[in-house]
Amino acid sequence: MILITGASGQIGIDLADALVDRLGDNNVLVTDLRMPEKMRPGRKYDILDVTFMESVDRIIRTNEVHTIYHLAGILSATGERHPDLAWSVNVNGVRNVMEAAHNHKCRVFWPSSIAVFGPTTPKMNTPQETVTEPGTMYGATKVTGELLCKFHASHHNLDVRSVRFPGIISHSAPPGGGTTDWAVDMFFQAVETGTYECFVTEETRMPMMYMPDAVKSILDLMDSPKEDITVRTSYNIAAFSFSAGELAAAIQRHIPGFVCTYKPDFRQDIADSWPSSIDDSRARRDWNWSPDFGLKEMVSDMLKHVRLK
Ligand code: NAD
Ligand code: VAH
Repeated sequence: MILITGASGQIGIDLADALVDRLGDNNVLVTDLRMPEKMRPGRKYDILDVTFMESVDRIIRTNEVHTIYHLAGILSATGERHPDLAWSVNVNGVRNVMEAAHNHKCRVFWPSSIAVFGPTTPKMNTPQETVTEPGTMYGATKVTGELLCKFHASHHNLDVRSVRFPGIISHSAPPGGGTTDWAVDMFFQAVETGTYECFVTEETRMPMMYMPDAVKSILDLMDSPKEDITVRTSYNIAAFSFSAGELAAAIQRHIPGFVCTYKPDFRQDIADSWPSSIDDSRARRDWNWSPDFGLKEMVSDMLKHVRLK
């Protein structure tokens, strides 16, 4: 059985569909603290709080889980407001999942983030191995998680694999309280109201990725032969970077009357501390990572789906 934690969130909703498409409903157990808004008939759901080791261990044991996609987490903006919660879920949750995976000989996928980088990291074409001194609690938990991955891989031969996601753009489920949420919100507001007040400046440029590519990266990484995986912290991956103003202009090409205004809040400092672009050559070399969607294709596809909603 495959176990997904945090599966009612932005990535989990789409990853669960992709795994069920591949393996069928009977082979995927979808868990979270809360049930998703739309439950699919035939799918296996359960409640799991990853901060409780006994619960994590029991669900793996009783369902004969062999692979875990550990997505439960607290994102950057929520983590700045609730640092204790971010530490509890992001660090204790990862530790519990890795220890249980070690005990039950499971493989693990766990997403890190470009939030491991900070103001002292090179901002352009950020290398795979570089300074990781984040300024946020979220970033601190992700650095800790990466080191836990490396520890378990080297000391316990645990097959845990990870990518440092940039901001993910999608339409199936809303983003969960991050600094990159503007890149999703802008689409929905443009279609619904024709206006959007963006919480970062027009010039703020961030690495982003469309959800189909994010899901593809997870599946490709987990499909790769073990001997090809040379990074046991977390792989840099990238698709495209754009500024808030460039995204607004790309949307205006489809919705000419769309008006975007800018009113930066506390998330601006977080955005400014993260890279503008990422060097993902190691992922390209080791497991042939390559995104399918560029900015133009992503914008057309997002607007098509958001309009249908
Ligand atoms: P999300 O906030 O949309 O979903 C996270 C889910 O975790 C939520 O459904 C929430 O209910 C659940 N959760 C919270 N506490 C829990 C607990 N104690 N036990 C079990 N479940 C719990 O987040 P997401 O965007 O789907 O992100 C999933 C993972 O990917 C996170 O680790 C996040 O840091 C990482 N990531 C996401 C992005 C992005 O842009 N979406 C980028 C980089 C990394
Ligand atoms: C956040 N979307 O903003 C997440 C992600 C790279 C950004 O980690 O917190």
